[in-house]
Amino acid sequence: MKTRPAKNRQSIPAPLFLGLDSSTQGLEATVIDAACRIVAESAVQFDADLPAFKTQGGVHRHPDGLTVTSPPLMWVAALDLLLARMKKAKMPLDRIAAISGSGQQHGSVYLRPGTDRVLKNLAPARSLAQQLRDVFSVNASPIWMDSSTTRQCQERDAALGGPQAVAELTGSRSYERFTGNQIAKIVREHPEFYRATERIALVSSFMASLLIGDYAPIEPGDGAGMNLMDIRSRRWSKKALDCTAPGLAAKLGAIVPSHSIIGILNPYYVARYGFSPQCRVTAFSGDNPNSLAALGLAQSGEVAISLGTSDTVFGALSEPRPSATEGHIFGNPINPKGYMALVCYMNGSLTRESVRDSFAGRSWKRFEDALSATRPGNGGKIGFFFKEPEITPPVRKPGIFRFGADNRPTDAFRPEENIRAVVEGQFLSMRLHGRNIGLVPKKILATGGASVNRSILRVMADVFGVPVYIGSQANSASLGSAYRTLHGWHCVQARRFLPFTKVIKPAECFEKTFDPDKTNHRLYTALLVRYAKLERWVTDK
Ligand code: XUL
Repeated sequence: MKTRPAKNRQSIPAPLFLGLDSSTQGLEATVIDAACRIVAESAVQFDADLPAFKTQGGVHRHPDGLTVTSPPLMWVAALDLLLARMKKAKMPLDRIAAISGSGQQHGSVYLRPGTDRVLKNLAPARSLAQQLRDVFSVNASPIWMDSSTTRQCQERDAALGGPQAVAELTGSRSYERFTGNQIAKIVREHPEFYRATERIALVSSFMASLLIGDYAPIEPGDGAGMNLMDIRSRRWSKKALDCTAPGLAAKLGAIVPSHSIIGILNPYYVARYGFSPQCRVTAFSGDNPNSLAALGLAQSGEVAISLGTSDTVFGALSEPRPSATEGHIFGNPINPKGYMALVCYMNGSLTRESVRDSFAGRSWKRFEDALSATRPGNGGKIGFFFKEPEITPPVRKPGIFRFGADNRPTDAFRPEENIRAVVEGQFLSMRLHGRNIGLVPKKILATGGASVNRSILRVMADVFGVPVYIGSQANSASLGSAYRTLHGWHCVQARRFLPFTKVIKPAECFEKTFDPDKTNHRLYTALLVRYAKLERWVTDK
């Protein structure tokens, strides 16, 4: 950690800004200065650093194979551990002017009556975990990996007029992991737990509550991941609440704009870790909205493609175009009137890797050579590679489907044609399904592990017909939170809302890597029509 020496006694030390990310596997911190430079990072891994909670990958998988939960007390213990590490590393916590954060989306925390009083009266001599161990009315918090609420999804869909109606209202059709369906399950299976709950928080708003020493509000980026918020008015939808649980509005609290200052840091952290008593807290959001903030995607046409274990396509939208068949619309955390869309794929890097292993001798070099040795459009050959069950489009049974230029199923692809087919197929799918919810890029920022494979990015540029930029963004959700709290701080100084991109100038820039080839793009546009038809055939099977 670099600290700048004071020029003279009167000089005020430059303020710093802290972004936290309570993810599935750990809690991370990124500290930036007012010029958006990263000055410090720190992390806690749940499995390794808090073994008493006995998690694997931060979660408990239940024997039914569908239920996945995490102990909320572990998230509490992680906060003390992380801050203790930062203090020990002599990070100047007293210079942190504002904090925001991120939480894995959809996970929920159930708090007993009076938890707000416990939070207000935290004693600095005792740990958070010691003081909060009895506040949970549900000790196992459902998280985003849970898929045990199919029944509740069907019931709520029926009550609200079907999947497209739910998507129009809340931004997504009913998904098992979305919080409203999880709450409905608790009400059905454990009504006594629900009755013993005064406040239901998301992981993000729960972590914010720990900091402000009170119940924290939810904001529209993460609130949209609940199937409970009206995506256009950014308020709780009475209809959606009524078909979920009795008296739910009172347990959810308010929804506030993402840049809102929601409180001053609780004195616990001032006494225990040396934070400034003036340190402010900005509303926390979900990990995907914060990753969008890290890339500064505020306007329609600004799209990022993250090529990771699972691939995601996300970007800013000025008008929501919710779809029952693909993707999600969330509030845009850096544009209070805007939206963001997100399309998630299960078959990302692991699927590309399995094709590489089968047809390129486990070598990325040979994989790239094979792409260069084949022509764009693959001579009309199209492939669908579902190594895992897919969410976009929904495909329950894994499998590989290959088609010749005559649209007939075939197995006769040469090794290099399989390689071109998996890459072209994935980007054609992203173009198709992204467009269905309004994601039409003007430029693409490519992130994630596979973005280092240049020839994959060339195909991306040609399929979408737009330039592709690359940059590496480690810890993007905590960095996005740090940017958001710096933005909130600027708005407070100016006493009005300032556009995010006017005040946040990321220190690390993306580099333009490829311009599209117009001829190839025309070819892919024609291929997309056939791809969409064949995809319908594959998914109807
Ligand atoms: C998004 C989703 C995941 C989690 C991961 O809808 O379920 O990306 O947010 O933390």
